[in-house]
Amino acid sequence: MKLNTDDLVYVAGHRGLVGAAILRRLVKERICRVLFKTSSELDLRNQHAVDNFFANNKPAYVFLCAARVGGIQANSSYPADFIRDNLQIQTNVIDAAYRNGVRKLVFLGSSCIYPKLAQQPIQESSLLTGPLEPTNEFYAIAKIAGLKMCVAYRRQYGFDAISVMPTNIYGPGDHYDLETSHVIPALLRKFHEAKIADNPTVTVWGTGSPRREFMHVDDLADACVHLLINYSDEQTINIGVGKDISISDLALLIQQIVGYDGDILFDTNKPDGTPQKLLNVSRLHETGWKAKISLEQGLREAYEYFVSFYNKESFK
Ligand code: GFB
Repeated sequence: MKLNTDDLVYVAGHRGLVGAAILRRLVKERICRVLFKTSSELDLRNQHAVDNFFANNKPAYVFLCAARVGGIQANSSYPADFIRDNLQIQTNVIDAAYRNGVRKLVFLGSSCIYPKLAQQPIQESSLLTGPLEPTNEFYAIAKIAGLKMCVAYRRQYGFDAISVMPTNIYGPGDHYDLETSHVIPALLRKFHEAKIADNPTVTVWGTGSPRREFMHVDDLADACVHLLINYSDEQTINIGVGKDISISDLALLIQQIVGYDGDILFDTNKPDGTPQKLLNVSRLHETGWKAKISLEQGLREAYEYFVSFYNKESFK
């Protein structure tokens, strides 16, 4: 398929990390018209409001990026919010999209919904082959339901809904709350604050040994637009860079980028989470797409963004 400049594309969750990057990408390239609403204008957990929104606006394409997301601690602390909000949002949007003639929908899953001990690098076919990582079980169950809903609507109604499985994402638009954020924004903030306050140590959660794969959100946005145009299959598709790094090496890299010369302490009372998350990206490469932003380059940009944001915002 091809996107036309008069096609209306709805980006659900345009204020989140991923939705904002997709919106930037679509606006910059001017390849279509875009539609977006803040959560106070449209509460996606409200079925009636979502039905009305689709009936009144009739978008042609949808990126479903809206979700309740958070790092390892937020997931463990708010399991009810994670399962309820995500089930409601995705059920309302996928169903309303189908019933209002949306031509194609892209649903965003996450690499953390694969089994905790999936064989690495993780293939798409390993979904539902083993127990989940307990720290994000409730988020994972909701997201798996969303993926399966796309398959079911494709099979029963012929609705062109695809699901994509991004690896851990970082970049401009991240959340920097130290309790609920993901590791990269947390470490950018911790090292920066330690540098300006001349603190002798920075604490990193866990043992430092877990391995994660990180992708810059602008690469993810580019992949999502590419897959909207070029991928149509009930099998989900991984989006990653094909390389991972240990949390201790990530901490050293961020320490160097920030220019902090104190020590790193590991707090082993905090959870490690899943030991490794690295996606097999052969299917993605077969579609003709590869990530372009290296981790070092992406972290430098993310740090620059963080500093300008930090200087403007009041942090608690
Ligand atoms: O980014 P993160 O919270 O997500 O943690 P997950 C990744 C690793 O970094 C874990 C360690 O081993 C953490 O213990 N880590 C070290 C830290 N220091 C910190 C810190 O200051 N803050 C945080 N947050 N971590 C999430 C899932 O798992 O992955 C979500 O819980 C989501 O559902 C996300 O899908 C992509 O990779 O462990």
